[in-house]
Amino acid sequence: MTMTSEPGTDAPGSAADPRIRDGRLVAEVIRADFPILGTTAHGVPLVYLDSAATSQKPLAVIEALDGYYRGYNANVHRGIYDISERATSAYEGARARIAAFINAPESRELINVRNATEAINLVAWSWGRANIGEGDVIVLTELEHHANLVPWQLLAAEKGARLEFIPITDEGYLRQEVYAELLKLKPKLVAFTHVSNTLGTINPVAEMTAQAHAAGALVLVDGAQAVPHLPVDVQALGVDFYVFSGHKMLGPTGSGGLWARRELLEAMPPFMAGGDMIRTVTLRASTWNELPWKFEAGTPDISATIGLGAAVDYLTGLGMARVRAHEQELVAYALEAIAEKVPGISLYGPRDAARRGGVVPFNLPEAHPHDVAQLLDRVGVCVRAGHHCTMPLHERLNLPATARASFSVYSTRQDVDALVDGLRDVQRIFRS
Ligand code: C6P
Repeated sequence: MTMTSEPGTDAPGSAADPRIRDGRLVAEVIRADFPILGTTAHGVPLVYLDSAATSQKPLAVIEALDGYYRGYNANVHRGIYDISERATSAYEGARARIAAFINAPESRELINVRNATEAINLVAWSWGRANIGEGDVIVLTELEHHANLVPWQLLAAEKGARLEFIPITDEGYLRQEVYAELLKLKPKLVAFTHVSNTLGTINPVAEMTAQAHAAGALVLVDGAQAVPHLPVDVQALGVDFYVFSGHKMLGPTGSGGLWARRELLEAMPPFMAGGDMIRTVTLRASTWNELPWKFEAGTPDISATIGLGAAVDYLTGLGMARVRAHEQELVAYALEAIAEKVPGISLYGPRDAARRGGVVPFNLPEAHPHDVAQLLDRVGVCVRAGHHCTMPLHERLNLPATARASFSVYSTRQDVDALVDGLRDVQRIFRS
């Protein structure tokens, strides 16, 4: 099936939408679609600044889950009765819209998985075990989330392969001159994050992919922090594998995607085995179902995928170019406001808001990030503190931990102001 919609373009008729004014998102209006944002924590209004960990969910997604369980809960691809056929059609319809959202050429190339972690493990186990051998080189980067490190460590240990790493500059950019040198080792695979969850760095995926291909390597991109925040077009990027998590892009937990080129998926052996992924089974041997079901063993997370379809519709309605513009503006505002009003604070990551996603990592000189996060929680402000599943990156930066604020479509300047006020309170407490 060929997809025709263009990712990142704005839904027709959206000009009349109150959530969009003068071509920009009106986060104050968008917030009304997210029931949790009207609640309180410790008796004060919730200020949710942890969207990189997981995003909040709009009513449209909550209602899609509710609609499935109330109206047509049944297994997919099995029943020949009405509600099962409706479940199958909603599940497969969601797949088609998720595939279109990243401009996949065909929806059968989109494997529904539980999250980005599962998608990377699928590639490492299936493609990796069939294609990586002793002495082969896999190039990763110092920016990676553990999900894009540990599966390759396991593979390398099993196969006797070698991992090499693109180092970063102090600001958090990949050192492209070292990458060029590493490509001379003729790696089999280059795997890197599109947007860093810790520093926010947006990597030049298309350029790095073209270089990898010229050197004979395949490319896997971890899009967990990109698909929720900017237009992603896997065809324009030219990558071979692209992974993402639904729960970070307004969708339910238990939803996510692996996109890969069809030839690769067809050549890869199954990852998990059981029902639905087979065509024929005898007592001693089996043959495999066609794509995408060859990689979807057992009953899938039907409601989560249907919910992710609703999330994709919601984001498409806003327009991903607008989502990106909104978050870029908010990051620029946050970097300036925090630096100006919170004396002594350390901010990390690229200084250029155009080259970073919606995350703002920081440390106060007087307090451990865990204490900062705990004190901010008392005034309703949710930020994450710790190593954010990037221990090697923190080691490279010589930091035991950081605190991190992160944004989504519903984040506002008022949220940033609440963070700034909260940080000033933390300083007062520690200095008194
Ligand atoms: N980062 C964060 O707070 P899962 O857990 O599979 O949905 O996502 C894993 C993952 C992979 N890659 C990147 C770049 C990520 O940011 C994440 C998840 C969260 O930063 C939770 S650790």
